This record gives sequence, C-alpha cells and structure tokens, in this order.
Amino acid sequence: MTNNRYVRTWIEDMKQLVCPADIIWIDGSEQQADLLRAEACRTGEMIKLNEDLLPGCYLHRTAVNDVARVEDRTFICTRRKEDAGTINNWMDPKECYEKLSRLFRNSYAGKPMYVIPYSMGPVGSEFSKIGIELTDSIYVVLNMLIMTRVGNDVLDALGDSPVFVKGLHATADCDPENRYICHFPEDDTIWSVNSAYGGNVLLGKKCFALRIASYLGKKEGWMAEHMLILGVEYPNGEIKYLSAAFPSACGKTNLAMLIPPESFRKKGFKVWTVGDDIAWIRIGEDGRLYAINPENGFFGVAPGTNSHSNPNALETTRRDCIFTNVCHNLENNTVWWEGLDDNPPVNAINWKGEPWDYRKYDKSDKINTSGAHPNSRFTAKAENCPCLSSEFNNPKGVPLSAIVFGGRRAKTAPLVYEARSWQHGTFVGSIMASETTAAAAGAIGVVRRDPMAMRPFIGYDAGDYFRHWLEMGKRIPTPPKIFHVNWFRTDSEGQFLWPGFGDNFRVLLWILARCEGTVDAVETPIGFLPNPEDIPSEGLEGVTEETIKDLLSVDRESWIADLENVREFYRMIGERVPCELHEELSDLEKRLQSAL
Ligand code: OXD
Ligand code: MN
Repeated sequence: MTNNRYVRTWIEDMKQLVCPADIIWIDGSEQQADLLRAEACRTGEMIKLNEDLLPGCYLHRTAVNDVARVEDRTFICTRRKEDAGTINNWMDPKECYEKLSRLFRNSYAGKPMYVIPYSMGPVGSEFSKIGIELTDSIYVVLNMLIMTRVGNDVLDALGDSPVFVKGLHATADCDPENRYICHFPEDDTIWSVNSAYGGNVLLGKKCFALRIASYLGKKEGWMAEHMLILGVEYPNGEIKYLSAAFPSACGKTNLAMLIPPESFRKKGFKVWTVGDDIAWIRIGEDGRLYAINPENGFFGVAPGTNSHSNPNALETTRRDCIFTNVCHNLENNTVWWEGLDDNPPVNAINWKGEPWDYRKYDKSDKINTSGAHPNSRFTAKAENCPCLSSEFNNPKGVPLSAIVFGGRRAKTAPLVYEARSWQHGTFVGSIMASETTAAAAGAIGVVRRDPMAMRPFIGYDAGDYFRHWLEMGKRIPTPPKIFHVNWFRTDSEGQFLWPGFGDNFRVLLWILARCEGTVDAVETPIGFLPNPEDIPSEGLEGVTEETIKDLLSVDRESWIADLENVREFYRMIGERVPCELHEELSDLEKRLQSAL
C-alpha cells in the first residue's frame, strides 16, 4: 500500500470503471504468492506439476483463440496520427479511451483487482522505471512476479512521485473481436482488454519495456531495444559484453545462453547471460554505452528447447516455472513439447486440453496436431539460470563492446560483417529482414523487413526512431562497433551451411577481436568481412574451408535486388526516414554496382 496520491487517485478511478469485488495489493512475498497459486489450482486456472521432478512448477492453458501477440489489434494512441508513424496502428487517444471504457466497464465484477507495483530494472537504479499493473488474473500476477521485480520496495522507491506507467488489464470475455492492446505514450498508460496471453497482458514486457520505453528513451536520450545481452569471458577472466537484436524465431534465447564448443570451454572461455529479450541502453560516465536487462525472468518459446539447442534454458525451467500451452504428460505429471526429446508421452493432454495422440502429429498442421502449441512458453526466473551473469543486478549495467543485428536469410547476408561506422550500422539495422520459413503459414522465403527487430515494438514513428539512433551515435564518445550476422545461410539444396548454436561462439570471438583491433578484415561493398582463416575453426566438424568461404561470400546481384525492397520499405515508413539513411542506401548501391 502507498500514500502516493497519484497512485491512489488513479486506482480509485479505475475501480469506478471496472468495479472489482475487492482490491488486493501484491507485496512480492512468497506467502502471498503461495496463496495465489493455491487459489489458481483450486479454480483450475493452473495445474500443479510433479513436485519431485519439477519443484514449484505449474501448467496453464490459455483460451484456444488467445495464444500469441496480436499485432493487428495493437495500437499506439498519440494525439497526432503522424507521431505514431505509418507502420503502427493508430487510434485517437480520446476515442480509444471511450471505446475501451465500454469494454472495461464492470469487467471485474465479482473478481478482485490485483494491484502489482513493479520495477523494470533493479529497484533504485537510474536505468529503472516503475509501473503499476491492475489485473483480474492470478496468472498475470504470478507471471509478473517472475518477469519483473515486484513489491513494497518498489512503492518505497516511487515515493510521492507521479512518474509511473499505469497499466490496466482485464481478461473480460477474452473476445478476439474486442481484443485491444493500446498504448498512450503521452500519458504513460497501457490498456489491454480481452486477452490473457503473456505478450498481450504482462504489461511490463513488450508494452512498457519496448513500446512505452522506446518513446521515453527518445524523449530522455536513451534507448530501449529488442536485444539480448551477453558477456564472453576469456581465459584470463576478462569479460566483454555485447547486445544483439534478432526478429522472433531466430534463436535469441539460444544465443543469450550459448555454451561455447568444447575446445574453447577447455581453455576457459564462458558465456554469461544478462538478458534474452530486452536491453535498456544509456551513455555511461566513461563515454561508453551501458546496458541493463529490465526484466527479471525469461518468457521463452518452449518448442525446440532441448539439451542440445539450449541446455541452460532447459535447466532454468526445471523449478519455479510456469508453463503455458505445452503438452501435459499424464504419465508422471510433467510437461513435454515438440523438440524436447524423441519420447512424446503416450498418455497426454494437448495444449487445447484434449487427449493427445502423438502418432497423429502432422508437421504441416502443427496447431491442430501438436502436443504443445508452437508458441507455447515457459516463464522462468533469471536467478535459476545456470549461466546468469554476476552483473545481472548491477544498477549501472554492463559496458557494450559491440551491437549485433541478425536475420534469417538464405542467400543475401553473409555469416558476419562489420558496419563501416555508427551511421552505417544504423542503416544496417534499419534494413534488417528475415525470410519466412516453412514453419509459418503463407509463402516460403518472403522477406519481412524488421528494422532492429523492433517493427512491432517501436512506440512512435519508425523514421524518428532511426533519427534517434543517429542522434545517439553523435553523443557517444566511445561507441560500440556494429555488426550483422546470419546463421541461416543455405546451399543450393536448402541445407544450412553453418551449424549454429554453440558454434556461433566462433563468430562472437571474431566480432570481439575486431572491437579490440586484434584481427584484420576485408573491405567489401557491404562492410568489413572476416578473412576465412580468422573464424576460429578448431574442433569445427563438418564445415570445410570452402564452406566458410561460401558463408563469407557477398552475392552482389541478390544484394542489388534486395535494395529495391529496402527502398519500398523506406517509402512505406515515409518522409521521416533520415536523409543520411537514404544516402547510405545509394552509396551501398553504387559500391555494389561498381564492384560488378
Ligand atoms: C517475444 C517476441 O515473445 O519477440 O519475445 O515475440
Ligand atoms: Mn522478443
């Protein structure tokens, strides 16, 4: 509880709107969380899993129509439409408040209102920001307790200040036709109604830590990015940090928790995880960029997580974890998902809550035939991660040597290249793209441009966002170098050329060596590429020198063809795309043409 009058007045106003039966303040204590878990099990909202095999773990199923973020129902509500930009959905704030008030009215009837005070970032850090989420869902409370820092110390840190993000969530009827995820960056407010799926309702995550925070970052001179943060420890004990942005389904959590190949482990190399999804970045007193992970847990995709792809993530989910929409193994009251192992449970309930027959699994119809939903999730505590960085709670963050962008490209992008400058690096981020895979509905190989992996998360105009990157670059005395990687290049048969996973460590070493100035590179039209012999290859199986050369080749014609798509994308964003980026685009085209 707090005497902060801004908090109290706001909660009173919201109470008048949603009419709860009761108000319950979440204090962050284990006792209160235990009572809520017991209540959720009593009502069937959660299922307690095998205490011996998965201590403290629970299973939850969402409504079958409510299993993912809904970009088409996500709105940025600024007074002027042009400030929301052309790639966001926009609604006038007044109209939106009125429309959603009708959906929120009386929506808590008979249910308590849970008040969750939370901090994004370590409580009291100058990076950190406070939010309060009001919700009618115990599932939301229990997830927020894992994903953020919750409790009375947050209210103490807030004191009498009016500065906090006001989040209102109601599950309501979970009606997809009336589902809205609305952001009011000018009012520090988020309203989410008719969903109970993580990305739409854990308001600290995408809604606050990316959409609202990117707007605040532009206003206040810092950056909120869709990036993992990791540290590479060298045998001499030194640790270098980098952050990396990849579109969804490109292995961000896997890279964040990477285990180096055995030959490097033996020498004493290690990777430490600071974050797997979001980075808040500021200029430090020493002129370098510093990053924190504002979250306190991982909301990871379960399918595909296994002891090869990500042993650290798997280990992180073995206790105190909430599983959402995975398959329930009735043989031993545990969970299973596609890609966990080759032993699907015989006696099982699928993500929809129906008896499941693994023999009917059909790759081309995963939604209807899989045990776990393809977007099923684990919500796991950062502190349970075996490779969590000792700097995870450092209020000053970690210094970044490099920023890495990446996408899934079959042909165009080489394994790795380095941008020529911060401005060129901003351009490289702005033209980031991924190709759709056979896993998704629709045509294969279609390029979706996803600048800085922020397309669904920029809380304002994308052209202004690029401008902010350029302005930040001018203010950083010692900027990190910027790189682009692509783990997904294929040969003429469509087979991946690069083994990925732990072997990506080899590329990280080259990146960090470039930052240290200890390795040369080859200048090409797109930027600086490694000499093939400089990608450390000891113990690298099944990848010949020829393959490394292929991985590092620049196919000029496919680049030139791609630039037309970039031009179209810039046209779509509109007139606020900075002229510097248009110049970078035509300079790149000239370099490619003259090299042909
Ligand atoms: C996520 C996403 O859930 O990017 O992290 O979709
Ligand atoms: Mn993400």
